[in-house]
Amino acid sequence: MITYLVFIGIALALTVLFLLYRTQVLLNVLQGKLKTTSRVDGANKIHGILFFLFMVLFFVGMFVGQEVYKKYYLPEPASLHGVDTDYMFWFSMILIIVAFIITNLLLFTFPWRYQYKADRKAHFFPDNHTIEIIWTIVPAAVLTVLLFWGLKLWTSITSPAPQDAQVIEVMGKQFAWQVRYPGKDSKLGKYNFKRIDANNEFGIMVEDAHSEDDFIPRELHLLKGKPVELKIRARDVIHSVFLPHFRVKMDAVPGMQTNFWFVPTISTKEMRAKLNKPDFNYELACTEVCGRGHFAMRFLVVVDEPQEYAKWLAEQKSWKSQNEDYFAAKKKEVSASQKTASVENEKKVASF
Ligand SMILES: [Cu+2]
Repeated sequence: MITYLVFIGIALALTVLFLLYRTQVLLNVLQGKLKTTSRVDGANKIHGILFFLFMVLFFVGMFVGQEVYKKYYLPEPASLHGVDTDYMFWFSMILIIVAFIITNLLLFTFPWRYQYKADRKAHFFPDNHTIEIIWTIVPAAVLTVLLFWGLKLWTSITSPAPQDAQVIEVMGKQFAWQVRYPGKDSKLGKYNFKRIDANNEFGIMVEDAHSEDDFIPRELHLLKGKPVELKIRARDVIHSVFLPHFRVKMDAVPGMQTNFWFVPTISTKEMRAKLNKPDFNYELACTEVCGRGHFAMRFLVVVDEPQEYAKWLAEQKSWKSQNEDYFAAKKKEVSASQKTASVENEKKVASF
């Protein structure tokens, strides 16, 4: 309460001071002490100069900042389509920067260049159809080109994956990524969310023969030059698969599968050498603020040369082999429940 009263008191005091000042000015005018013939005072010139100075400082700051923070930019794209998306990104960026510089040059130099002068009269300029047509058609044409270019690019990126693509399932949950490889048969076993439990994070259906050789590694290994198709899903809330170095981003949505395929082109080793950072690693991050542990959703990604990849593949053990007891018990349970279901069905049929 006291704070409010203090605020009101200050506001009233300021109002009184302002009114006193106005009265004094008016008094001066009445007494002829203040020349009213001049429509502007020296502040006009100062403002003009300040506008200009601000522009110079701003542009210098912009380019210096860009040089200083360049080191935080993403390195060159490590995927085939990434080269095209980057090209389009930088093309649009340069267009935007040029337009930005031209408009701001005009905006900030005009108050300085055309500041008030007693002997200069403003030019009355109601409209000009030619100029309006130009500044409508040129941006519209540029935007149309960018739009169709982008659409064409997106269609090619999201086209169906090639037949020989390595299929990998990526599943997001609060708060970790898990990946599943299809094993030697190149086919992922079916899953059902009802089967999810402490042992079976993916809800793998044990009765599907394809699930027997599926393996669940702790790192995402990709083979350089081989197309990879990610089959993406989420267990709880929306997550988002983000592989910044490969320019890949796709939401992981509960109850629905999304896909993204790409071709990694630079192995982890090569990227380390290029960046001169021996501890560099590709990563899979989550770009959907999915809860308290969102920050922890980092998964290591390794792009291997063929020999390293073959070696890594050979080391992987199937999920089944690591959970033999669970697998066997679950399989029994499932076949028992299938039997009772079929008996009940027969009963139903018989009762008709
Ligand atoms: Cu997430």
